[in-house]
Amino acid sequence: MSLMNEILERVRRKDPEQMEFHQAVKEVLDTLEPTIARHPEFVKAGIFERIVEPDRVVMFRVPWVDDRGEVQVNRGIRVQFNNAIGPYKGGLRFHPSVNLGIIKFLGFEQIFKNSLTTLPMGGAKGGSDFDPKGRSEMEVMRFCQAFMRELYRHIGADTDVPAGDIGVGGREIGYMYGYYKKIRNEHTGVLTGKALDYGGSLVRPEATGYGVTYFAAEMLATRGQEMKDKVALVSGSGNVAQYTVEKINALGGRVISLSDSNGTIIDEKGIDAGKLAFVMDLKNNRRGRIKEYADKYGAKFFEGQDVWDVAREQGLKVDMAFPSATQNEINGKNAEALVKNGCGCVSEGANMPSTPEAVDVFQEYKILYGPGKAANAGGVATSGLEMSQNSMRFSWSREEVDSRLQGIMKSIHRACLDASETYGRKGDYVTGANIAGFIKVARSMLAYGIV
Ligand code: NDP
Ligand code: 2IT
Repeated sequence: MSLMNEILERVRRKDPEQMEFHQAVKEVLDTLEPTIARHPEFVKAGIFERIVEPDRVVMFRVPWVDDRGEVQVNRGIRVQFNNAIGPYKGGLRFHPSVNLGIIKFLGFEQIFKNSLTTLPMGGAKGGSDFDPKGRSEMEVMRFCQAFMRELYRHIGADTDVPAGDIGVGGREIGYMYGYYKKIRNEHTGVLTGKALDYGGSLVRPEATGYGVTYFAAEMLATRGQEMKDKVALVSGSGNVAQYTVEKINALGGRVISLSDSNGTIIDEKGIDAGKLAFVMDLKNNRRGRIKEYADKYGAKFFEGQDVWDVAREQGLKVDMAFPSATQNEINGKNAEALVKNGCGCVSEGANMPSTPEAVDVFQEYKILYGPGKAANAGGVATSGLEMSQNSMRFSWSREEVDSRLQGIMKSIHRACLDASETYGRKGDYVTGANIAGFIKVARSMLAYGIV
């Protein structure tokens, strides 16, 4: 058995129930195979065995009291995966589906993503099975405080810097930061995604969606194409989806879909700035369901279906796809339908939104396929810029941050292409992203010896 298969087998045997983690590890190890011949020193130092084992996993009880006075108990997790190139860095996810396998997959992906950003950040992820949906403002606040009551002892501006992800946005970061500041009596860059008034960075809210779109534009340019007049599907309707729509519109494209866990809206006329403002108010302030969009604008609503099922069943002809909801949302069958109906570019806002079968389809048909750890790295990159500004006790203008973000997305795109070419898989962004992200981390681990 090859070394990579042996390692994968061991990972599977150790934690048989962690399916998403196995999936992420398999994809990375498969594509790292060609590095073995060029870097025998990595094998000798056990880098591949070591990189799939988190530095540390913290799991804790989060008890809190709901509005009826009843005690609720959730589970909190922080996986500090690898800090070879910088302090642990990565988001927190609050969603009922959260478990250790999901947080490990996300933390593992984050190692390579953060390395690609060119900034000094290690990989981590955390979260809880708490479901903010249907909870009152005070319940969310009490939960966030209870979560931070334990997490605070494991994090720090130079140790581990959490941020948002699914179910964690500006509101939750505010409550968690406020509580950290209270119990530690220090005002420091320990979380990113903060509001501007207390140390946040301009463009951080927009950064993931903008970055995903910049990455797609870079990919299109390699084939002499641009975004103008192209039609796109976007899934989800949260932070990433919203700013993806905004930037696609700015570049002259047209987005015809959005979704949430209750269904999908299709608006062939396009989600313009006015409609997007409605979505932002609906989702970020009123915390309503995307169905309201269909009611307000007379768009079609597909109850209980995701964007990719709807696209296949309706035979939607689109040029681009931006999955921005969650892992494994595009399966092989739906990927095939997308490509056959003309989609030539997929830029992943979500983490691992395409199943291995879907990725195979995109690669077989040689469409432009930007995997999440490259395409959505603009979010964490701008978190890195927030950390820099916090350290300097200074803040950059919107233009300054956006131009750095654009520069970083260009450099990630270039690094992926260069690595794909060096390792004999030119234009394969999956191989390119994994290898380019890996090398810097591996070299650093090598330099430290066996620790
Ligand atoms: P939000 O919580 O703001 O939005 C998530 C959206 O996806 C909501 O519309 C939600 O619907 C939908 N969704 C989430 N989980 C499911 C599910 N299991 N089934 C169906 N729909 C679902 O999160 P973000 O926009 O921040 O995150 C979206 C994706 O982008 C995630 O994969 C995240 O890991 C990734 N990402 C986020 C970054 C960031 O900076 N925020 C950076 C890089 C990647 P509903 O409201 O009904 O649950
Ligand atoms: O998946 C991700 O990269 C994020 N959720 C953002 C992490 C961060 O630290 O900004």
